[in-house]
Amino acid sequence: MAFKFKNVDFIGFDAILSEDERLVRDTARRFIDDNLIPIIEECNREGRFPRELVKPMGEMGFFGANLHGYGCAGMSNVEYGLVTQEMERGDSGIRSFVSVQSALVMYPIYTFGSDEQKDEWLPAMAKGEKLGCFGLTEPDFGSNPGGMRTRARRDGTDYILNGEKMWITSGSIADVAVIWAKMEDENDLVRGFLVPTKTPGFRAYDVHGKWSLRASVTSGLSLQDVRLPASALLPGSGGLKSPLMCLNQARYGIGWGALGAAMSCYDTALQYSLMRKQFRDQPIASHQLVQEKLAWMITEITKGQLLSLQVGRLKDSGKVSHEHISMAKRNNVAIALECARMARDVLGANGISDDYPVMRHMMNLESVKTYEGTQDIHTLIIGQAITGIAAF
Ligand code: TGC
Ligand code: FAD
Repeated sequence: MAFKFKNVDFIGFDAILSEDERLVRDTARRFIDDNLIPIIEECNREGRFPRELVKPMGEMGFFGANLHGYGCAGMSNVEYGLVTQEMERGDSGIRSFVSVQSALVMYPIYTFGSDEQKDEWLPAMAKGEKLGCFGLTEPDFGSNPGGMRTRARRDGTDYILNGEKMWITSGSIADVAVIWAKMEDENDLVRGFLVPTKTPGFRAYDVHGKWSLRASVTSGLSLQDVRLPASALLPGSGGLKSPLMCLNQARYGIGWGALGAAMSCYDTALQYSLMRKQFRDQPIASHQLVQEKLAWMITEITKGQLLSLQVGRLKDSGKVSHEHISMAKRNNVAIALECARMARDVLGANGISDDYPVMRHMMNLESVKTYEGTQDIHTLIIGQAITGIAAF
């Protein structure tokens, strides 16, 4: 028996949002409550991505929401963050899909693409008519993508790509893959390519047996002598900095998104603890040890909201650094996972059942902790920023 979500706002956080920001948040919230919450447990059980929501999400302006033109909604970064919060309150897998489509595929096309590439892909991707994936990680290079083996070599005016990518969200449902490769003829400079997934030599196969992000598609990609015209190169890309710039966009959305998952867990635990009675017919919420858990959760969520909002305001004023984003991603995912574990505990045996969303969030957040830079990598990014010493 899942509970209807109640807003989580301990310190009047809503009052420091603008009217537009609240409107965007509430619109996304309604969409998730009406369309995702009723089906997400079934999707999670079946290991099914709810593809039927893609077009409606496009109509709502959720794809490339903070980009301008090309049919995109042109939201501020704070508004975009509040959308990802609501997505992940529903499920990390749905937020993941939106992050990849928006931050990891539309953003690089928008930032590094030619006018022809932008015209071809962005309007269709904004509507959800075309889907994308982002291939950076390889079987042997996760935290250290600079070691990648995927290579591009020139052949006349064409490029030939060879390599393997692993753990790629939306890989087998994508129409286009952004593939990062080292350029054999440019001293191994990392550059990005737009690879239509129908190109001969490109193959995507799904990863099965996942206990996490079950409502999201995760794939391996194989590229064997994939021949591409010169127009497939993202002309503005150059160096590892290019994919890392894309990661900043996605990590920023995850910082907010993790708060959504945490809010869902906290709200479930609070409502459950007020309803469930043990000892002298008292609600378990009356026990000090249960209150301690709830107080920890709401405190950490509140601190996380303020952190994400400040990082969003910095991003909107062009003053954000990637280390600020690392702090939001690292902190908010860590506290969300702890909220999920505490909420699971508060629900007792019911905590392990998919009658409630808590265990699903907990398992999803294990992936969120790892992808887009592990907890450890973000610790070292912050460490480098404050000491000036890279400890990778
Ligand atoms: P390093 O030498 O430090 O940096 C190379 C160049 O990049 C610059 N830079 C950045 N620029 C923009 N944004 C960032 N976040 C940047 N971090 C570094 C840096 O200044 C340098 O510039 P330049 O001009 O000197 O060339 O590179 P490194 O090889 O030592 O690696 C640094 C490290 C470890 C931090 C980086 O590789 C890293 O972040 N590793 C984690 C990998 C990762 O996050 N992978 C994610 C894959 S995608 C994914 O998981 C999608 S999940 C689905 C979803 O989003 O929901
Ligand atoms: P490793 O790098 O092998 O790390 C293993 C452990 O070692 C971690 O605890 C890590 O913190 C630690 N470690 C590594 N290096 C250091 C160090 N220098 N100091 C201290 N500790 C260290 N990638 C994409 O490109 N596109 C996608 O769409 C995508 N989607 C994903 C979806 C899912 C569900 C998952 C699980 C992953 C996805 N990834 C994707 C891959 C993800 O980005 C990587 O898993 C992540 O970067 C970590 O790499 P790894 O798994 O190889 O772990």
